[in-house]
Amino acid sequence: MRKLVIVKFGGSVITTKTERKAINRRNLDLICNEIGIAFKGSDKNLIIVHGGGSYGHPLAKRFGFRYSQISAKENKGKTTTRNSKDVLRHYSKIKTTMEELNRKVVETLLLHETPAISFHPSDFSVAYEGEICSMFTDQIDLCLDKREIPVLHGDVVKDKTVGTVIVSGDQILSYLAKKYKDILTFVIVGTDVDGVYTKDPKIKPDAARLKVITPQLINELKLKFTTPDIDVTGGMRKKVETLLELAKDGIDSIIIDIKQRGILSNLIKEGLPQSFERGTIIKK
Ligand code: IP8
Repeated sequence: MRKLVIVKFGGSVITTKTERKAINRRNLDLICNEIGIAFKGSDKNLIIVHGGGSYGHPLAKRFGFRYSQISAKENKGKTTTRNSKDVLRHYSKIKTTMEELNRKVVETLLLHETPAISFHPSDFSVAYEGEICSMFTDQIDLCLDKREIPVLHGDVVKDKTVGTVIVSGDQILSYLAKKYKDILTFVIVGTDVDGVYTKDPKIKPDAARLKVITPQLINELKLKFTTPDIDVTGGMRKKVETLLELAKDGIDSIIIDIKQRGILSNLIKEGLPQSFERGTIIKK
């Protein structure tokens, strides 16, 4: 089977977080163009995962889905304190809104001549205590056989313990990375900052970029990651934790500023270098 690269980009890059349901057209076009260039210039398979940005997060927050992974454990056994009609309405509203965003991503990828296909995780995934416990991936397998590009996203998912939860794009990425470990070369995580910094680089000029993070290094450093208030699934800290878990499993990843032209396409085509002058590599 062809080698696979999984690319995840944050909703904060492809949407404008300050406005409800607003696409950042420049960034979405740039990313899809990069993917188009890489797809034509290599023979690798791709899976794309994107986040919720101003489509998913404001709704999830308004409907009380904030930090659902954590509260899933606390609320185990209780179905929900909310009225079940409201729960269903909120679930459906978030689901259809995320489908709208996903459609825009897929349409833009198609414009850049890539064989992109939409996959909504809520339709074929089940969670347990806020984590995905099963995902029906046979259709994704068939896509990869034909070198088509499945495009998934953070979503609402039915949970066996608490009814419904939000699963982030990073959780989906993590599930798929483990599932396709045998053919996976590495994972690219696109954000709006150039990797992981010791402090928030947007407000602290003395913030230093970490070129490589390993599980040992993270234990030695007391890093301060900031989480934007609107992000219900937990910001950079959670991202690094997820990627460190993958690293322990032998899966390398890189966090990059995906808005920078040329970086994404080169990484997909050339593979992950030993050291890289941009971003942060996470490995064992
Ligand atoms: O932006 C969350 O995905 P994320 C998706 O990857 C929803 O955390 C529905 C808020």
